[in-house]
Amino acid sequence: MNERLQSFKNYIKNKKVALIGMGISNRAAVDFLLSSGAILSARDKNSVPDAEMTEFLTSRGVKMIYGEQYLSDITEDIVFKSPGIRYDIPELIEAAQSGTVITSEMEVFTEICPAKIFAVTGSDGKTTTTTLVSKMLEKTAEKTGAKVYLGGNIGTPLLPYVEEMTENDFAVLELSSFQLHTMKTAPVSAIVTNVTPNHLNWHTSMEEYVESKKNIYRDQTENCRLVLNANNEITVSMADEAKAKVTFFAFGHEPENKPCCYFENGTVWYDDGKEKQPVMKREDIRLVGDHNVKNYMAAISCVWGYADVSDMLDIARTFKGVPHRIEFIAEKGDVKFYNSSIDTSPTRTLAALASFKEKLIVIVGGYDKHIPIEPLIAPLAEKAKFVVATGDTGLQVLSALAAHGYPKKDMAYLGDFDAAVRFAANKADEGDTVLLSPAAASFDAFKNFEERGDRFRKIVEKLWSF
Ligand code: UMA
Repeated sequence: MNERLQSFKNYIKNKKVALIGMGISNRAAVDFLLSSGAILSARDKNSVPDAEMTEFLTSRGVKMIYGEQYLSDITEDIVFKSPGIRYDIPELIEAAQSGTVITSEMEVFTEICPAKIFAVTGSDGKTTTTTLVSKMLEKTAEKTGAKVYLGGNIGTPLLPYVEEMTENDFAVLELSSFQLHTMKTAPVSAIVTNVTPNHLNWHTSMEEYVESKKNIYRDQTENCRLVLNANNEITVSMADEAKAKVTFFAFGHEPENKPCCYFENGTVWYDDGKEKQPVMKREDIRLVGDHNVKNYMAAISCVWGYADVSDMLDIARTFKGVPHRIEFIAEKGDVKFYNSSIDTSPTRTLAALASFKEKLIVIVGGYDKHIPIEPLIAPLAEKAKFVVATGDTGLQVLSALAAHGYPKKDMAYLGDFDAAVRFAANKADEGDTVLLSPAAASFDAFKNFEERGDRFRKIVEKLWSF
């Protein structure tokens, strides 16, 4: 066991830990913390946990503090806060003043992780870039026996795996500005894909958002690498304060600073300062769109020297995109279909809606986890040209939309998922985009979100020009 992990375990033993916000991150921390001897309480603003969570927590003897009073009397020694909760809400400030340590699953993970950390942040392209980094490293690691762990904001907390990781392994992390907000980390190689205004309802200002992103490199040393986008003003300015060696990637021109990666005349080049070499051609990259060429350049720069160029090329020729996450499925009769079945909460659907410039035909609804849908309604009303609702939560969404003033003629409810997808396809005119983004879990009709996304794909593939 690595020293940092051992000393964390010694430290946490018999400590009282409050898990605030019982989402993916904190749920994943439960067994690790219990096996380290911590005494847990689970706190969440929801009035009651769902049956599955109740069973999970009660069977482990975890105290539950749910509902309006979930933030009262925080006397625990340590707080693990969910990424979506700010560290400076009054209750956490008060707890910190009385000596409670405020941390998070991701912060603890990066502190005790023995594997080499490769981390990606940015306003756009994080998930695809993180996936590319992990795929490229994986191909090469297969030859050495090293393991690659992919997680973070992408949806898989890695704390449960920390005990099996070794120094030869790689931990590839997608980090959001929420996770980075108070984080101290020094990834071996880090990327800031780009920074544009985002999450300004959560951050107090654009400046705070940018400062948060900077935590991905602030504690790096000169032995680390920082990959920055030469086409984005904010990321360009980050180079001045970076301690790590900077690699720029650029679309359409060759940056002066070396090393660099750039796309010119249909080819992605890498220049390490001594020689320039072609890495892949545009037509080698299976993903559509210039933004994906940028994602490739960021990933190539990040793993250069750690992954073989032949493996990078192999990934380019075979990788079809991240399944179920704003995944492009097909274009039928000039209508584009995207599967974002992974959007099991209103927050995720909000992020999916924000990824599109155009108005959308949106398919929403699924299993009712009793998450408030209100935050979704105004952005959905603005972004959707038609809403097709299905599943247990579908009717709630439609009545909230109607109360908001969204035209009734632009919405429909179909109880059956397959019928809902076909209806959405029929509603589409040439040039439209249909997005499956349920804002709800899938358990009302499917085993999991993957099964729901696969079903969507099958139905879309069977549609023919209309
Ligand atoms: N909760 C409270 N009080 C609050 C806010 C939330 O009690 O003030 C409770 C909710 O009732 C819920 C739980 O906390 O039960 C869920 O919290 P969460 O969604 O904040 O946290 P997780 O489920 O752990 O998910 C988080 C990330 N969510 C956010 O940052 C909002 C997930 O990113 C991430 O995949 C996961 O950790 C694993 O690391 C999602 C996201 O939307 C996809 N991220 C944003 C983005 O990508 O734009 C940043």
